[in-house]
Amino acid sequence: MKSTHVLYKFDGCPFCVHVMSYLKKNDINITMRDTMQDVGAREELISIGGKGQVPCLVIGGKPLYESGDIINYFEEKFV
Ligand SMILES: N[C@@H](CCC(=O)N[C@@H](CS)C(=O)NCC(=O)O)C(=O)O
Repeated sequence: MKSTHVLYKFDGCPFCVHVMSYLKKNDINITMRDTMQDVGAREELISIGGKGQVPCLVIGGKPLYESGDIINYFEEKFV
């Protein structure tokens, strides 16, 4: 799962914290990139999805914004 899923986030974002807590609770381990600590990560997210809004889950190169939609995706696929 690690190579195809990347979560763009930053730790002060409550929506990101909500998604990260969900992932931890369900032992889902994916690559994360912090858009606040890493300017390159934010630029990368904008180039993929057209905006820097977090959280955003990139699945095989396709962006999925919205914390609720990200959690629903994992509920359907992995939990
Ligand atoms: N409805 C969105 C809200 C996400 C949101 O507002 N994220 C803020 C950070 S807490 C953000 O990325 N704002 C726009 C920006 O920083 O470019 C969700 O549930 O994911």
